[in-house]
Amino acid sequence: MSRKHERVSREPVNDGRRRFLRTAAIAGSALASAPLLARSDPEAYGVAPRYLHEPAKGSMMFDHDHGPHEHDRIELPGAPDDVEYREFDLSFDLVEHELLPGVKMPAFAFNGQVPGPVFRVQENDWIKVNVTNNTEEMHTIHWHGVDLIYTMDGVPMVSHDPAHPGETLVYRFQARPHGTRFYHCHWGTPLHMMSALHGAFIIDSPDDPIRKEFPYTRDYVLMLESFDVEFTRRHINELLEGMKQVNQLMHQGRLSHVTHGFFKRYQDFVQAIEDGWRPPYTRGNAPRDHIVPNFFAINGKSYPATLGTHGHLRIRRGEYIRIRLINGGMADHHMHLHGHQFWKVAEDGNPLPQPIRLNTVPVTPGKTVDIIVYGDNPGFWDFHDHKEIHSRNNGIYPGGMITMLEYEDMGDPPYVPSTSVNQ
Ligand SMILES: [Cu+2]
Repeated sequence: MSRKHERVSREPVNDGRRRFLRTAAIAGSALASAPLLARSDPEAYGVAPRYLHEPAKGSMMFDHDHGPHEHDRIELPGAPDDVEYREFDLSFDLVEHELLPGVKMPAFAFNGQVPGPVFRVQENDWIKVNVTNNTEEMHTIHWHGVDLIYTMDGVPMVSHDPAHPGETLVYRFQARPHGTRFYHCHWGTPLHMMSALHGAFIIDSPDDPIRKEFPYTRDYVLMLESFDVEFTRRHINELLEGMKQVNQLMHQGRLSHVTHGFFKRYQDFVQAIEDGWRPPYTRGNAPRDHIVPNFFAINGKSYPATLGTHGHLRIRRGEYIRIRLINGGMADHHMHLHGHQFWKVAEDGNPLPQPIRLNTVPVTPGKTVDIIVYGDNPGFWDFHDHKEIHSRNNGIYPGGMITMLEYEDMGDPPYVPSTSVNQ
């Protein structure tokens, strides 16, 4: 299971100029060779989030024939080399994702999945994640709510340099503290924020007080997501166009650090301005992004595609279930369960000293909330965002962030729900 591994790289951080020249070269060649939205395979996304239970070398969608070369592998510094690591593979991919029948959106996605695969690890496990950038943009991973070494924290230019196209970043850290946490790209442009680069990072512990107080038998992970599909499509197309310009600049020998606004030191940036360079924010006329999410999803699917997948919650009489809600998007959600008073047992992954009984719980961006439901009212029950505008698909009710709690031991129910997409 675990593997011993090589020493931490002591090489200094690469010179920025060389790095983005290489980026441009890779971007240019990829543009020439590959249609970028070609990796669409609706079959690959339609079901439950896939767990990363085991060290996963070779088991993901990653294509090893076109994988990274050794020189593109960057071990982030600072991690110990005298511990056993559990090793996982991830990739940044550009895919076309089906939100529900009839609606596809382009998205950056981990391992081509929306959301990314679920990590399930034990508290204090040492984790090694090799993440390969198969896109033409730069990315990082931030391990949200995990207390790790700062060089693994995924804030570009603060923790470490981002993954350039074709590069593999190697993150190594200890999984702690236990609870419902998540991971996401920290390249904070609106396009990346509107994309689907997020996944659950669940850290278990035998000492979890929630497990002791509520002996639950099922454990659901629901990633709450919001997407402006038109914005994403337009910007990904612009991105592909922009790569042509970078390619041109490179051929004309006009690519430099100022064309990218990238400086190793703050003083270099100040010097460039004194030398007459005009930074992008002084040029004006940039279109102001107006992001209005028009599709809302649970685990990558909008209602009614939320049903029949991992977002469809099942329970029996006398059973406790745990539901881990993670807001990986930019909208506020107020999740309301009909017919039950549940317990809110954890916030931001941390167990509450005193569980609170609720039927509606806010989950704002970046938050995780754990709730426990007890099966005492057989039926089919709505579980949805009470912000009604999020219960629509492109403005049409019902849709978006709606799913169902269904009792499996109903016998012969007096009414069986049907599917509706236009009320
Ligand atoms: Cu990103």
